[in-house]
Order: sequence, then structure tokens, then C-alpha cells
Amino acid sequence: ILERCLGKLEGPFLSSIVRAWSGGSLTAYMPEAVAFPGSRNHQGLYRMSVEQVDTFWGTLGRNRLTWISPFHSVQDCNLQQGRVAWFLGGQLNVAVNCLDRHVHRAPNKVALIWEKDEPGKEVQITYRELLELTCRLGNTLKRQGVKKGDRVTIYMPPCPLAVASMLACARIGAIHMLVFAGFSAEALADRIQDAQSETVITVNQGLRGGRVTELKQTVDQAMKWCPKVKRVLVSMRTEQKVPMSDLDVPLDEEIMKEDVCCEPVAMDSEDLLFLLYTSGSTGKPKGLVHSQAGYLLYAALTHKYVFDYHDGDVFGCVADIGWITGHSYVVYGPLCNGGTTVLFESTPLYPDPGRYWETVERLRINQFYGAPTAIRLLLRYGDKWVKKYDRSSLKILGSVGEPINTEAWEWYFNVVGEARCPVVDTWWQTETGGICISPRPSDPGDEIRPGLAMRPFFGISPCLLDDKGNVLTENDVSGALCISQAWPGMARTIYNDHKRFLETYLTPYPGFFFTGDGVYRTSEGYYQLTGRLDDVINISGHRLGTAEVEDAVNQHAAVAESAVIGYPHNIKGEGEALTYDHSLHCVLLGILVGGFILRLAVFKCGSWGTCTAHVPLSVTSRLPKTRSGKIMRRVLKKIVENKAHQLGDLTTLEDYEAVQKIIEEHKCLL
Ligand code: 6R9
Repeated sequence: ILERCLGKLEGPFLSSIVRAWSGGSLTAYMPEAVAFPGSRNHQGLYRMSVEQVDTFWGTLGRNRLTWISPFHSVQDCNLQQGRVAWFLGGQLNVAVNCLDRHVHRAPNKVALIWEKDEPGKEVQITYRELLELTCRLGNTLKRQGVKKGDRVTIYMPPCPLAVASMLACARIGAIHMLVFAGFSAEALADRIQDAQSETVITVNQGLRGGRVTELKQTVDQAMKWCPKVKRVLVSMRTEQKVPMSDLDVPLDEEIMKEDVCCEPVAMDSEDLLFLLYTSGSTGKPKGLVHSQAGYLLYAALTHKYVFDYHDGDVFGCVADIGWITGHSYVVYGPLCNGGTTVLFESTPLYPDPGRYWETVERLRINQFYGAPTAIRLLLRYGDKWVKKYDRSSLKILGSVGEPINTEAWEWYFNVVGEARCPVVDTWWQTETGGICISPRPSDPGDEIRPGLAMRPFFGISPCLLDDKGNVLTENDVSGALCISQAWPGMARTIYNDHKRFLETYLTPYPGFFFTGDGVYRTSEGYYQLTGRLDDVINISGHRLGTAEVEDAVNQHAAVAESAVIGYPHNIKGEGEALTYDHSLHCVLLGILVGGFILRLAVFKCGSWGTCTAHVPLSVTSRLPKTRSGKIMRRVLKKIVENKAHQLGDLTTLEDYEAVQKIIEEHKCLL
């Protein structure tokens, strides 16, 4: 059956590429280096990747991806004109790259470890099994009428069927669009409508942290606003039967009727692979578009080099697949590299705060990749939950989603990683497709500093710009983080709204990709992210990044987490308000402000000594966060400004009750 099923293969197998880093020659690290005369060391490789773009990326594109027909040009990009295209003329199939070629080599290698909500119940899926499941699903989708170019909504928690759904879309040329399982019916409906999607794949119920979520019910509700949806494929995650309407298709039964072979469609490099929505602060969410070859290559390369991934490693990214982090580092990067990847269905606190580390011990995870919000949460439960478990399998720890404050970084490094695992603080965005700024521990010359994302990845040219659009070339400066040349993984457009894409990312600083983040370049030329520029606090003309202030506040033992915001202030421009995610005694706050923030502010902006008395503080039990763990400062800002009726788009909010509670608490303070 296998021989009949497998997509035809041309090009090299990955085994020749994913080789152990022996600490030896550059070609052991990156075999393609033989083709790059002049790049004698790692800095040379990086220079090559940004200066000799066609040679570097052309060689990697040919070597690391399996093509149905080869590309004729490496790239045709011009940021000024908003044109980004890679590997033109080439055809490939992403599912073949993630499955078939590994099945040829090692059919019984484990592709996915599904770490279910209930600990100790993990399920292993081999490459052969995942290919079969993907093919059956591809055939089901085709039978249901899904065609190349159609958008398929996937509203599912992390599970093998969700991964197979993504890959099945890729195999038949459909475009997938994941929505976090747990988003409201309105949020789901908005996205389905914007993507003009006619197909939804979901499960009857979700299980997360021991709690059941009625996902099918939410889909049913969303369907009231989505008359164009033609079919809802429902898989049974739990035993519980749910009402089925005419739209609904029992997925598990249908899959079993299908053949285990599904011919992969030849896709052009620039055909759409997926849409993924990110929230705008006010306007409707943006459906960012990623295309086939460039995205896949970039996800695979960053996965390999940032995490120093080797054949046989178990890669544990605990992000939800509904987040870009799940797309690139649970699914596409690891599977393109033929790796073993963990699908984490649970939460860091279920059944207790030891869950991550118990999972690390049981699955022998080698690279652990999580979010600062979870690290800060676990830190407050103390070291005992970590030390209880054997973490000797760990080699690298990763952080993503927000700046990681010093205290959390130190704890992650010293306690979780026993001071022997490098921590990679990885900066990137849905828009960038993969990691852009991060340490690269596989480079033996690389040093790592706490709380710094450090250095650009291959192909990334970071630039700092000031308010007037001047490029800041020196070190020890802060500015707007931009990227001056296109790279293969970047988003190509916003679905059906290229104008908005240009306005948001490419016209603010013509010729540059604008990230919306602030950054500081240290005197040694390393990068430190300071927070979103829309959150920057302006005091007497001095601009403070939220990360800098929060980092200082978080160092206080009584503070679990903090969010700092600027709000209108008639004398000083913007004042500053702090919200603490912990109960705290006011006297301590005085000490804290005097001892930490003030010193920091004085150090950064000169005379700022009298501000202490003007800093309003709120103490709350929870902070408003997105489903991926980012603090929504703009929501706090509206509350502090007494504009709680204008909170803007809340579709990505994890827990609406937290906001209600803060509104109540704020009223009490007034
Ligand atoms: C991958 C992801 C993107 C925004 C980004 C920035 C923040 C992500 C970060 C970080 C500081 C890091 N961000 N990683 N800030 N240090 N290591 O998070 O994508 O959900 O699109 O968010 O997240 O502000 O602009 P996305």
C-alpha cells in the first residue's frame, strides 16, 4: 500500500542533512556551506544569507525541500513596491515534504506524541500512520466537495486529527485557517466570514485542564451568522453524543470509508498555504497569508538551527496549534525536518503546577518551548514542582510571545534548566512566519544574555528607525524595529486586503517591513525587545517601553506579574498606571516604586524624581490576556481612562471575566 501511496520523490532525503552537530567543521553544521566560498565561520554564513541572497537561499531551497518541478528564480522581492515572491516557477507539495519523504526513510518513526489532557495517556503516531490519516482526510474533503484554493476552517484543540487536517488541506491544495478552540462563536463567525470559508472541521467537545468545552455547540451558534458554510465535519474527541444537523458530517466514520492513498497536488511556490488571523487593536482581525515553499523552508530552518534539533530528539512546543507558534513549531518545522513533535492538549496547571516537567520526564523531551506568561505563573508556585521531576533529557529551553522578564529568565535557566540548558528567547510574529531574532546555541561562538533576543536569524536584516524615519546605525540606541529586506517566511498579504497589508507593514517606513515593536540595540550590537510601540509610555517627552518598567516591577518578590500603561496626564504628557496580578501591600508598593522604577526612570531619562506620588496602582487577581498569553494592555488603558464601554476587539481575549473583575476593582479604587 505504501509504495502505491507515496508521492514521487526527487531530491535528497533529509537524513543527509539533519546531522549531529559535532562541534567540528562548518559543513557538519550546515552541509551547504561547501557551496558558499568565503563563509568560513558562522558570521560568514549569516553575511552570506543577507548579502548573497540568491546563492544562499537557492542552495538551501534546493537541498532542504523536495520539489515536483524545480524553481527558475530564487526570489523577486521589492519591499518598496510590496512585492514578495520566492522560488518562482517551482512546484511542490507541503504534505509530501512533511510526510512522504520521511515515510520512505523511516515509516515507523514517531511523528506526533499526543500529550492528552489527562497525564499518562499519551498516544504516539508514526509517520506512516500520519500519512494514512492525512490521505484519508484529504479524500474525505474531496468527496465533500472541497477544491484547490478553498478555505477550510479548523476549530480544534491540539490533536493528531487537527494536524492531519492541516496536512490534508496542503495535500489537496486547500487553504487552512485555524481558529483557537475556545474562541467565542462571534470570533469564529467573523473569521469564517472574512475567509469566505465553506467548510469547518471540529470536534464534539474539547478537554482542557480537566474541563469540557462544548466546541460543537459553539460552531452551531456561529453557523447562524455563516449561511455560506456548506459542511461541518465533526470528530468525536469524547464519548458524548451531540446533536447533528443536515450540515454536519460524522468525520470519524467518513474517514474510515476512504482510501489511504491521496494523490498530492502540485502547488506553485507562491500558492496560499494558510490564513491565520491576528487581532488588531481596534479594527477587525487581519487574516495573514502564508504561501508554500518559502514558509516551509523558513519554519524548518529556524526549527533546526535555533533549537539545535537533531534526528531522534523529541521536540516539545507546548503552544496551541491555533497560534502561529503551533503552526511553525508544533507542525511544519518539526515535520518538515522529519522530527518527533509533541502536541500538548492541556494547561501548565493541570492536574498540578508540575505538569510541564512531569511531561518532560515521561516523554523525554529534549527541547522545551513555551511562553513567558506560563513561566511567570509557574515561578510563583515555587521550585519544588520542577525539582520533583527528572529533566536530564532537556537540552534547550525556548521562550516566545512576549519579552521574558529577567526574573522569569533566570528561573527558567537556573531552576528548570539546571543552568546547563541555553535559553533561547525567540522574537517573531505571525507576520514573519518563523523566528527572526534569537540566540543560536548551535553556533559554538554564540553567547546568550538574560532577557535578550540577541541576534538575527539567517536572512534577517533588522534595522532601527527613529520617529522621522531615519535609520539608526549606531549601537546603544532604541527605535522602531524594522526589517530591511524580504525573507522567505514573511507573510505575503492580508487575505482580500492587500491595501491594509501595505498600510500596516510597508508604508509606515517605505522600503522597510515595520514590525510594530520597539527595540534597543546594546553597545555590543545585540537586540532587546522593549514592547509594542502602541503601548509605549511617553513621560515628559521620554519614551519608556512597557517591558523595561515591568521587568523592574516583576523583580519584587510580592509581584507575580505586572502590566504598565500610559494614560493621559495634564502636566506630564502621559502618566503611568500599574496593575498587579497579585495581592500586595501598599507600603511595599511605595518601596517598590522608589527602589526600582524610579531608579530605572532616572537612569533612562534624567530627572524624573518626583513622579512616585503620581503613579496610580491597581492590584488585581488576574490580568487580561490573549489566548496565547499576551497581556492586553490596551484593555487596561481603556479601563483606567474610564472608557470601559469602548474596549475594542475582544475576540482574542482568553477570559472575559478577568476584564469584568478589573473593571469592578477599578471602580472600588476610584
Ligand atoms: C510568535 C508570536 C507577535 C508579537 C510581537 C511582539 C511579541 C513575540 C517575543 C515578543 C518580545 C519575544 N513577541 N515574541 N516580544 N520578545 N521573544 O508571538 O506571534 O502572536 O503574532 O505576536 O508578540 O510584540 O510583535 P504573534
